[in-house]
Amino acid sequence: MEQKELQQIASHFQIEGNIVEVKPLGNGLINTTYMVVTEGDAPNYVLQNINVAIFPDVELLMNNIVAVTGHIRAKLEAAGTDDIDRKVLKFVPCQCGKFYYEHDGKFWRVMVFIPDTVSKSGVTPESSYIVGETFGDFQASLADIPAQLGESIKDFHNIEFRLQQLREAMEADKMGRLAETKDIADELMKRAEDMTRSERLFREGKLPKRICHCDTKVDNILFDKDENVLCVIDLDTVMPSFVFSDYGDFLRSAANTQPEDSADYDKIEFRMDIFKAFTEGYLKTARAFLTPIEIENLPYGATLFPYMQTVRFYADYLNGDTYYKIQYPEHNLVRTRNQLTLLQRAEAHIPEMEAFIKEQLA
Ligand code: GN1
Ligand code: MG
Repeated sequence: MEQKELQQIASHFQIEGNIVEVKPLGNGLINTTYMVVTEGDAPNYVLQNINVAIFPDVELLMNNIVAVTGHIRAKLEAAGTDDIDRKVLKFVPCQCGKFYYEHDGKFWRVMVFIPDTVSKSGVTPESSYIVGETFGDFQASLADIPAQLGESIKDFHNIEFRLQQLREAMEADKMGRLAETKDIADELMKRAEDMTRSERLFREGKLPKRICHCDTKVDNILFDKDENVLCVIDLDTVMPSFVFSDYGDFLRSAANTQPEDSADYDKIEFRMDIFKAFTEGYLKTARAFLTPIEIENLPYGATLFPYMQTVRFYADYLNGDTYYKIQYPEHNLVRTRNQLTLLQRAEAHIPEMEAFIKEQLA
């Protein structure tokens, strides 16, 4: 986009200082992000074009994010924390008062840029402990949020809904891919009853939904130069869900010894060193608010996400690869078999997971 147009969009927000330039920032896969550089002492800003193909309800999305950041900020203020503007994101309203601005069918938002930060990537037991501790703390600070949040992606982590999508894909069998992959369908269907237990417990009033991040990974934490945690970022998927959304989805990606699209199924293991480090960090900050049913089902959560991802990849494979981008025709089938293997490896560790959690709480 043209510099002039970007600057015009940025100037519709209530920012301090004169804009010097707007330049590309980071390499996010979903939204397009820019840095708004201002003159002199005024802060710089982050300008983002929101991907409405994935987040169609911008009003709901921004209501969620503003409620969450506002709640965390109020808590930090009440606790007399210093340097609050580095410890929670600050969104800036546009001149019209809303926290987004629509221009030519595109939706934009602005937040204050936090300088001198670093991000980490890569999985180690040390970083997994920090992720557990940080996201447990994130859930804990939102456990008493009074605002009603909506689902920025409807039924995102609803396993009954994901299974329904799979059943429809199997019924249609559009590409004729079901017969030769029937073993996968069987493995998934025989677990369906057990794997949907979270939704049943919820309907029975036994399992709460809480505000979860739903994209739990170390890349979504900002650190200062000394590697202290500053804040959680990338709040688009923050929504009501089961705590397993943060707990299980982190383990799904971090505890796999192979990338999620590796066809070296024999090399797939579920890393218990990562499980233990992450769980220890998570329980440190989350145990105070977790209910006994949530705790008891954490190992279930660790298997639910490989299961759900298998269901999603397989449904997409049967549908002819319309959701996940593929690099070769069998890509989604490979991802499916990878996640199914991870599920089986994780299942084999359930007794050890249970014993570890018990030990932690003793
Ligand atoms: C998608 O685009 P990415 O990699 O952040 C998906 C996640 C899946 C993940 C599997 C909005 O996330 O739910 O777990 O792929 N996000 C959406 O790789 O569907
Ligand atoms: Mg991702």
